Amino acid sequence: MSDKKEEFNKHNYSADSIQALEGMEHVRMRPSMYIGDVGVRGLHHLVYEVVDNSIDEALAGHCNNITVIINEDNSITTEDDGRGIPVDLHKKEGISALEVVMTKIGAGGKFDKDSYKVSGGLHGVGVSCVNALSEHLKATVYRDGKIWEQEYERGKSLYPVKAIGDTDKRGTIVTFRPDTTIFTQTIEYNYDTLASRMRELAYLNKGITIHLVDKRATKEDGSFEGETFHSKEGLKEFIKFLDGNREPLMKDVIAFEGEKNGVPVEVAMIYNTSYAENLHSYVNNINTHEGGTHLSGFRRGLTHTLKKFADGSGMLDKLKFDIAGDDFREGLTAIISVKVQEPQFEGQTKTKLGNREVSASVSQAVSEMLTDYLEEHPDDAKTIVQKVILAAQARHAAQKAREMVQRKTVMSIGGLPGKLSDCSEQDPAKCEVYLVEGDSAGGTAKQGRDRAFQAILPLRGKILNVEKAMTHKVFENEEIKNIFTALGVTIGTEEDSKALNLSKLRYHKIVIMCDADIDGSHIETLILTFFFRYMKELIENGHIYIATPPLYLVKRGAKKQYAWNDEERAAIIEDFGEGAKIQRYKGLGEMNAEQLWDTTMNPEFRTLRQIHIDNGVEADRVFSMLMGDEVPPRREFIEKNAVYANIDA
Ligand code: 0RA
Repeated sequence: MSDKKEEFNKHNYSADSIQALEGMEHVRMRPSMYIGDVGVRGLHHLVYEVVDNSIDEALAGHCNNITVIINEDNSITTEDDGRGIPVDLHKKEGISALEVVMTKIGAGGKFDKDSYKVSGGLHGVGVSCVNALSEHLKATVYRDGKIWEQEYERGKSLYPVKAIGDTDKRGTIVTFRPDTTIFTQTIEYNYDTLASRMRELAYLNKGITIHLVDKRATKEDGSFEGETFHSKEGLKEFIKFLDGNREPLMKDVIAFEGEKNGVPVEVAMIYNTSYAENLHSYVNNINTHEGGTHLSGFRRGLTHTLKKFADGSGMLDKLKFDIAGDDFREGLTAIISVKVQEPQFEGQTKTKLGNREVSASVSQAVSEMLTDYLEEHPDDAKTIVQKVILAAQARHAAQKAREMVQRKTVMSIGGLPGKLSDCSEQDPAKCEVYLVEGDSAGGTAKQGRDRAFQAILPLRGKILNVEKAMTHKVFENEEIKNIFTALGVTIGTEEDSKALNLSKLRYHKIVIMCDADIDGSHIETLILTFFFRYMKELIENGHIYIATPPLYLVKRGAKKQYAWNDEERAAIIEDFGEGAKIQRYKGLGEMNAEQLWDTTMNPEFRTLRQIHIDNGVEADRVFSMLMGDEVPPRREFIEKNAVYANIDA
C-alpha cells in the first residue's frame, strides 16, 4: 500500500485525478498493482485469473470441465461448461451484463450473491483486469439457447454483445492475447508452470476435470501435447503425489474434512522417514506461503491431539526429556486447505492469512476430526507417537550442535570461517558472496573478483544431502557450518526453535558458482536443497542466485568471443568465418582469473539467474525426488530439465 502512495506522489497525481481515471485505464497504467508484476509471473497470473472464475462456477456446482489451451501465438483459450456469464441487460449500466463483467473493474461477482464464491485469484481482480491487459480478447457465451459474442481491444469493446447462432449447450469461452506493450519482457507461456497450477487446482477441488492443451507442440501421432487433471480423492491424492518420493511410515494418508463456524477445513497428512516438516496451506485455492491463522490453528490442533494420545498411551512414562511442539511435526507432510468468505491477506507477499477467528475454527476442527481418526486407526497413532519420541531425542542432539553454530556466529570477525575470503565493503546490501565448487576454482575466483564487494567461500566437493540427513547431522557438517557463519545467519529464537534470524545477514547477493557439467549441476542442486530446506526465506527474499559460466570460447586471430550455448557458438563461428578455433570449458578450473571475471563475475557482463519458488508444493516434490533414494524419476527429470545433461551426448 505504501508503494502505491509513493508511486502516485512521484507522478504528482492528485486524489481527484485518481478517481477520474477509468478503472480499466488505471489497470493498464499500474498493472503491477493488480497482477503483482508484468514479468513471467504476471503473465501466467492472467490465466489463473480467468480459470478461477470457472473454478468458482464449479464450486457453485454448475461446472465439471475446464479446458485451457495455449494457442500457437501464445494467446490463451479457456473454456468451461458452467452456466455461462449472463448476457441480459444490466439495469444500472445500461449494457449487457457480459460487457459489465468484462469492462468494469471489480464487477466480477456482484450478480451472484447466492453462489459460494471464495476463489478469485491471488489479487482477486477479476477477468476485466485480464481484458485490460490483453491486446485482444474474445468472450463467447453459450446460454439461453444462443451463442453470444463480444470482442475487445486493450479492454475496450469493439461492438455490443451479439447473438451469432443457436445452441443447446451452456458455458463460457474466453480467448485473450496478452498485450506486448505491457508484457514487454515476454508473452511466451511456460507449459510446466501452467501444468503445475492446473494439477494443483484439480487436487484442491476434487471432481473437477481440467484439460491443458499446448497447441505449440505436436506429438508424433499429430495430436497436441497436453494433460488432463482430475482427482477423485482430492488432498489425499495430492499428498501421494507430493510425498511419493519419501518413504511412508503408514499404509494410507490420513485425511479428513469438515466445517467449523462456517469455515470449511480439509486436511491430508502422512508421516515419512525423513526429518523434514513439510506443511503446505491454502486459503481459497491460494497457496499461503507465509502461513497465517489457519496454519497456526492446524499446528495447535495437531499438537493438542497428539499430546493427549501420547500421554494416554503410557509410552512417554519413562522419557527423560520433554516433548516440544516441533517434535510432533518431524517427518510430517501435510496439506491444509480452508475456504474463508472474506480473507485478509497480510505479509510481504500478501500470502499470510490474517483473519483471527479462523485459528480457533481450524484448531477445533482438526482436534475433533484427528481424534476420531486416531481412535479408528490405533496403529497409526502408535507409529506417530514412536516417531515423536525419536524426534525429541534427535532434537536434544541437534540443539547442542546448533548452539555451537550460534556461538561461533556471535563472535563476529574472529568467528568467520578460515576459508572465507571476505570483501572490504561493510554494507550488506552492496556485498556479494560466491559459493564456489572446489578449492581450485575458489582460488581463481579469489584472484578474479573485485575484493571491494565480492567475497569467496570455496566449498569442498559434494556438500551434504540435507534431504536425507538428520537435523543434527546437518548442523554438525563443516561446510554447512561455514555457510551459516559466513552469511551471518542464525537459527532459533525464544518462541520458535526453527526460526531464521536474518537480521545480521552479511551479503544480499549469494551466488552459487559451479562447473557447467553434470557434477556441477548436481552440486548446485545440493546447495539449493540446503537453502530450500534450511534458509527458505533467503530464496523468498530474492537473495539466492546462480552464476552462469560460459561453455565455449571461440577465437580467430585476435578476435575472441564467449558462447553460453550451442546456438551462440554456431552464430559466432559463422561470424568469424573460416579458421575459428573453439575451446570448450569443461569446468571453472579451465578459466583463468581474468576470463572468470569477464564472463561470470563482472556485474556489467555476467548473467545471474535469480532463484524463485514458483510453486512451493512442486518445489518440495522436486527436491524430495532429486535428492531422494529413487534413481529412475531423478534420471528422467534431469534428462528432461538439465541444460547440461546433453552436452556430452
Ligand atoms: C455471474 C453469474 C453467473 C455466472 C457467472 C458470473 C460466470 C462467470 C464466468 C467466468 C468464466 N466462466 C464463468 N461462468 C459463469 C450465473 C448467473 C445465473 O445463471 O444465475
